Amino acid sequence: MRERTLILVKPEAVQRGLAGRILARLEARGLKLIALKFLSVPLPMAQRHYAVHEGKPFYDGLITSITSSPVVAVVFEGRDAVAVVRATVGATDPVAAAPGTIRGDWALEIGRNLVHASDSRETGESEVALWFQPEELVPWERDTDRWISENQ
Ligand code: IDP
Ligand code: MG
Repeated sequence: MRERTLILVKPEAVQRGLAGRILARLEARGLKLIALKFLSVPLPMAQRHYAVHEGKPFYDGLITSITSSPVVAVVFEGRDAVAVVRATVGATDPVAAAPGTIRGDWALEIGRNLVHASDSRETGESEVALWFQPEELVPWERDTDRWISENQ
């Protein structure tokens, strides 16, 4: 089913010069780019984004990390976009992430795992709304769609 998902290229990935290659993998998969911006994450935004993890032992480190340096925020759309992106990103702990995934190829530690990706259709919708104003989501016709999807 066609859906939208939020990806954050985290500070460690931007610092390591991996942003372009991370986004290239998702783009090459056939997902359609809908929105993109580069920003330093304000503390209240970080707290809202990671509210589900408040109280966990790693929460403070997570907030410190995501606000430490700029991120790239991206919305991709496509068939089962949430599941497709999660599979391409790999397991939360890079040690367990399969080779060929972004984390499995380029990361070693859970606190430096390069990417955030929405984990359900519902969080995809709420995270897209948290990170982007409606007018920042760009409607466009992609001429290659018929070569990527059978059903338009
Ligand atoms: P996800 O990013 O794969 O969806 P979540 O369980 O939602 O993983 O956790 C959010 C983020 O919190 C992870 O990407 C990781 O950076 C960090 N994190 C999760 N569990 C731990 C932990 O046990 N130690 C340190 N950091 C963690
Ligand atoms: Mg998560």
